[in-house]
Amino acid sequence: MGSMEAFGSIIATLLCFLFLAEAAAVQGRTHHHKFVVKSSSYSRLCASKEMLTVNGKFPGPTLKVHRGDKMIVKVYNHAKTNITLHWHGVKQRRNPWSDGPEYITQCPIQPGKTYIYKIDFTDEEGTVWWHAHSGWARATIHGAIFIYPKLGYGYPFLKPFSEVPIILGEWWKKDVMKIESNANRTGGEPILSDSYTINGQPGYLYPCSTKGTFRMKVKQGKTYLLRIISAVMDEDLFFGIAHHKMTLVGKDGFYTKPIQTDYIMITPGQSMDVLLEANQPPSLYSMAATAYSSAFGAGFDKTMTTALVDYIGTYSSPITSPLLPNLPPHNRTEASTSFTKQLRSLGTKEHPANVPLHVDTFLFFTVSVNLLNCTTNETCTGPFGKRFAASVNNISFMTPSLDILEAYYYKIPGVFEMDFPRNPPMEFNYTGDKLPDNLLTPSFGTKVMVLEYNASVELVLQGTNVLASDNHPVHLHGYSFYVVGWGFGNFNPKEDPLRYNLVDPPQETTVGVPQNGWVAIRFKADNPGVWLLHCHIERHTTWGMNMVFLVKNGEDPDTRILKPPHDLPKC
Ligand SMILES: *[C@@H]1O[C@H](CO)[C@@H](O)[C@H](O)[C@H]1NC(C)=O
Ligand SMILES: *[C@@H]1O[C@H](CO)[C@@H](O)[C@H](O)[C@H]1NC(C)=O
Ligand SMILES: *[C@@H]1O[C@H](CO)[C@@H](O)[C@H](O)[C@H]1NC(C)=O
Ligand SMILES: *[C@@H]1O[C@H](CO)[C@@H](O)[C@H](O)[C@H]1NC(C)=O
Ligand SMILES: *[C@@H]1O[C@H](CO)[C@@H](O)[C@H](O)[C@H]1NC(C)=O
Ligand SMILES: *[C@@H]1O[C@H](CO)[C@@H](O)[C@H](O)[C@H]1NC(C)=O
Ligand SMILES: *[C@@H]1O[C@H](CO)[C@@H](O)[C@H](O)[C@H]1NC(C)=O
Ligand SMILES: *[C@@H]1O[C@H](CO)[C@@H](O)[C@H](O)[C@H]1NC(C)=O
Ligand SMILES: [Cu+2]
Repeated sequence: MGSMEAFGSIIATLLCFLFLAEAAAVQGRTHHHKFVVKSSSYSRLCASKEMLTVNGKFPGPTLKVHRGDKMIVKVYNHAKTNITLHWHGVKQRRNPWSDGPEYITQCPIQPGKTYIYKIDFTDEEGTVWWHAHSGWARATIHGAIFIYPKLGYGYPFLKPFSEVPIILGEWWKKDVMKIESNANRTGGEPILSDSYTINGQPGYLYPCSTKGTFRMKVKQGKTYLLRIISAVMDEDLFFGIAHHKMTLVGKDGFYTKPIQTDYIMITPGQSMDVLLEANQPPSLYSMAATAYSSAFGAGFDKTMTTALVDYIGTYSSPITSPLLPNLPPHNRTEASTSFTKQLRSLGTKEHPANVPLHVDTFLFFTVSVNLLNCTTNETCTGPFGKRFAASVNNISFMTPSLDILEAYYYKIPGVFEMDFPRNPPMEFNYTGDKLPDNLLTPSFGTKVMVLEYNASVELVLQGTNVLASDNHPVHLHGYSFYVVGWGFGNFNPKEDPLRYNLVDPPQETTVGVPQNGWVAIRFKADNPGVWLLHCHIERHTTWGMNMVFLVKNGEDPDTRILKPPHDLPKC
């Protein structure tokens, strides 16, 4: 018997070697997809409405690739509105033409037109996602991207029994495409959502929603990989599963050191890979998510979305109300930071943390919510009868009518300016309690920050208490970065850097700037192009909390941006 087993294992080892040798020779595959953007009818919360979808699905199709693969997505716009798509968390090395943000890297795909996006999966591994990047369309146009390890390579954890996308979303009974213009008309808060969703379903705590509630069947004793994405528009969420601990193993398309936790805090734009061990007595358990909202006085959707973890087998008694997880109260900032402060890069030989140790470009940006005086003719419904705005370094971003990338590439003047400031224009007690009113009003502009190719950048994002402080999930296109430090209050350039983690800081693409605090990130500017940085809370980006990096070409041909594609949409 023993020798038979030994023989079997030698065969297995040999097969494994053969497989690895073959896999090493295999180049990444190219996947082709057709995305039709159109209006479809959906019914939730006892009412139906028309909304934009991709291929009639909500959430949209899940795309599955291996690291090193390429994807070609031909988008047909059969809707009545302009649209663009963004591949969130994918670097798109040298190819900003396929990045997606409207009027930043492309003109929108107009009704009846098509555009082919080319997506190149290079460094990312884990879960990322895709979404519309024009107006508020991403509320209904989004989906998951699973990036498996390269062929022949495994996960840095035991292979899960099965993998499940968990897409957190937000639902409005009204037409989301009208929210932005309505809010802009009054200058006040955009209307609050009517529910959050898990995989497109509000869950059994909402009216008319019990039947559709997402149900994840599990086998006792098995481990599942939840690929969690927050496609939510306006709120951070706490998420947990009753009676189950979760193990976080990845974030934003990069592995982390495993973190065992009862709940996660996930901001709009983030994705997290979480292992769930089905190790409880067979029953029905709820997974649930509800808001973490730190901004004083800001309205938010206080409801809770649920889905079910349903053990296969017979339960001892019928279950009428499944157990809910214990989630922190909505305003518990400590609960948010006690989760996020644990994040670390995996930092192994296969998945190293290549943190830039030497910085040659230091940037300090404030992120603020602002107010403007109402013009004499209007009645504004923002605080003090004013109009909301938002800014980075006191500049509220004005979207141009031709994309910045084309203007740069073809040297078209008058579209943008190159003088985005390295520091805030005025020093003040950023996180002070009672700030003077003259700090409320921002200036306006379409300014880019020019970076030399290969610059080693440290960017400190400083939250401010202008109007009200909030946790701002800041997303950078074209890059991932290391989160080397964070804290509450004002960044102290003398003392805080001494406490940086330069060994295994988490590698991310969307980082929460803590409420009334700061975060320091580092990246190497080795991806030439035009890349947007913005808050992923939709109302903040609508109000102008955006800026743009223009990273120059390097010397070598393979350090320059690619030529524009022939089918690039026209403005
Ligand atoms: C919002 O309103 C202002 C005028 O109050 C206008 O200049 C701007 O174009 C509007 N923006 C959008 C997105 O409708
Ligand atoms: C959170 O809300 C509770 C109840 O509304 C309130 O008592 C508490 O002071 C708030 N905590 C913070 C940190 O704002
Ligand atoms: C806004 O309105 C107030 C009150 O009318 C006025 O004192 C202030 O100067 C105005 N601010 C700007 C930037 O126009
Ligand atoms: C305000 O209303 C007057 C009269 O209706 C109009 O002439 C003027 O253009 C309006 N101003 C603005 C800023 O909308
Ligand atoms: C900034 O404001 C905070 C909160 O009001 C206060 O504790 C701190 O002393 C202020 N710092 C300075 C330098 O004024
Ligand atoms: C922002 O710019 C406006 C307009 O120039 C100015 O009035 C305001 O004081 C500035 N605020 C800050 C915080 O720099
Ligand atoms: C970019 O910087 C890295 C070191 O961080 C260096 O190895 C590389 O040669 C540089 N590339 C160019 C094109 O300057
Ligand atoms: C759609 O895009 C075109 C080209 O940029 C623009 O002229 C048009 O105003 C846009 N339509 C809407 C409704 O925003
Ligand atoms: Cu924000």
